[in-house]
Amino acid sequence: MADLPTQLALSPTSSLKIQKGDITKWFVDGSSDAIVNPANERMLGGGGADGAIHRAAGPELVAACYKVPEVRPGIRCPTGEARITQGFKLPAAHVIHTVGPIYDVDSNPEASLKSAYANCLSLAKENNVQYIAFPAISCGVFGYPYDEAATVAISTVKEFGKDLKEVHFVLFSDDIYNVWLNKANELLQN
Ligand code: AR6
Repeated sequence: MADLPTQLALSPTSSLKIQKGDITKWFVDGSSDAIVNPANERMLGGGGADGAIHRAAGPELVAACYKVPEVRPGIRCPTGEARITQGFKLPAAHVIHTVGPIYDVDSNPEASLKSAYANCLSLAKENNVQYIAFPAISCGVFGYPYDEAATVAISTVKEFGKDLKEVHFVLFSDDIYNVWLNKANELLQN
């Protein structure tokens, strides 16, 4: 049985929910919901959450990703940007693919991570998505320190998430979950 999410207000009509779990299982209504995929610039699958999302969505997801136009050879989604596809076999209706920074390589990882979160929220709004679930973008293979990533994630959602009904974080491990919870309590108290 999954833990109940912790809920904090972003505005009178919008809330932030933080929970432990597997993002591939997450959904609210299967029509106005989206999960965020922490992808790479090729946008054709990979390891970590990206691999799990592609396995759960089935092969139609990679086929839909191939149809996203390349902006440069081999690059469908530059770092900090976002692209949307259907969710196919996933319980959520949409997948918003974004690319966080590789912490040790990016010249301004904080700006790139902020841009990734902000562009996902803006693409969600454009597509009438009311419920969105984020993993801890860049906190796996891409090596972003958890505490710094949580500051960027929560503050960007606080700034740009108010037009959605619910913004969720679905976090895979106890340590990241605890960092996120502490940071949300710190940044969202009044
Ligand atoms: N549900 C929720 N969170 C998950 C899941 C899941 N099913 N699986 C892993 N995580 P990562 P990145 C957590 O490495 O750092 C891929 O190869 C994981 O524990 O998935 O942005 C892509 O193709 C970690 O906390 O993403 C890219 O090449 C968080 O999700 C590269 O990895 C993000 O870890 C992207 O690296």
